Amino acid sequence: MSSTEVFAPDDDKPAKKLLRVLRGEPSWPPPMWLMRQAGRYLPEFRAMRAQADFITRCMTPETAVELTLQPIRRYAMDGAILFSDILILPWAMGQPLEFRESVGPVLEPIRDRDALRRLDPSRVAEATAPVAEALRRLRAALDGHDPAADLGAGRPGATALLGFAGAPFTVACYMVEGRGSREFAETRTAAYRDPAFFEALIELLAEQTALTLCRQIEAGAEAVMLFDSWAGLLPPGEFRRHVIGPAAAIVRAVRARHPGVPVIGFPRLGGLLVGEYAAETGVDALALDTGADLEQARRLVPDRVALQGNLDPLRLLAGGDGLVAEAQAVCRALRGRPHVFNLGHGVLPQTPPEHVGMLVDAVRSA
Ligand code: 1CP
Repeated sequence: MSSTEVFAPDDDKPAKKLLRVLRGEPSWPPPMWLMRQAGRYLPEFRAMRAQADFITRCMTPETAVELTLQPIRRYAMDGAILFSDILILPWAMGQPLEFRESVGPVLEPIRDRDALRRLDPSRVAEATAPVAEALRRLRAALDGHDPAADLGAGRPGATALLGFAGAPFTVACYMVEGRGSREFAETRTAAYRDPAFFEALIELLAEQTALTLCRQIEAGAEAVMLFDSWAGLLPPGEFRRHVIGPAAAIVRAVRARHPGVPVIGFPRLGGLLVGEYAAETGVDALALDTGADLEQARRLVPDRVALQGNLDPLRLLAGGDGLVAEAQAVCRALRGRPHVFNLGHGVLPQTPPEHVGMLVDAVRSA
């Protein structure tokens, strides 16, 4: 173990472990949280699902707070990620959106400049005021200032609050396609046929995403993550134009207003281009997807950039000795680097909650 890895117990340190690592200090065992840690795999989440549709749940501070805290009570994660969605931004700009059972998000597609002009970015701050309120309440609850906050097994003051947004390309995929897809062929074809339209959309999203992240930070988020789930669909030239360029602009804008607040980038399925993404966007941390080779990632990504990831969500679903062994192998492979343990993509709805408990124990005893 190198001397940089030795820390006093959390209680003696004011800063939260997750934030220290995102700022570049290695820690052993690594701090952890899981993408989609609030979700259908939890019975207490399913119990609240019946009460209201998804957008209403996101836009009701009491509900968003409760759903964000559920996995913290159970597992005392080092990070709590706001319960919301990447598609709240297009919805807040006026694009009709619905989340349909067993279909997922359905939007009225935007495929040309006329449709794009009908969006109204001036509505976003007001439309998302409940998100800011949820973040304020969460921060108070997590830091233990709120006497009414019941964190159960959580550790007051130890859990960092994460905000997030979708990256422009991934949000554009849903806005243009109108729904989820494996290939987002309509979107990528539109980008080739009408580059002026697509670039205007990406530019609008980059600007609004930076503002969204700044508002989340001003409401209490201590770090933010930019999800580019479909980045890997693009050939290298388009990856540079629609993924790296906008992420760099967003990081610059966020940093100008909030220096010191870490930004995590997730260019999912970015393959060998993750090195260039990490070097050129200025992100503080790079989230690695399930397919990333950790030795290669260590070499490709500059040392100052923390790494997050990347256990296979199906490994978590399957459980057993393989889960413990593989989780500890991920930790060991990134030992000495600033590393935040996470999955390579979100927790799957069929995951037994006990497996998440096993995973937490495996990482904490790594
Ligand atoms: O109750 C329900 O069934 C709704 C399911 C659900 C949930 C729980 C959706 C619909 N979104 C969310 C929350 C969510 N989405 C979070 C909350 C915090 C957490 O991680 O615990 C986050 C960070 C997201 C981000 C998100 N939404 C992404 C990026 C990450 C990823 O998974 O790749 C994407 C692509 C979405 C779009 C979306 N929202 C919901 C669904 C089912 C989808 C995927 C649609 C598809 O392409 O099939």
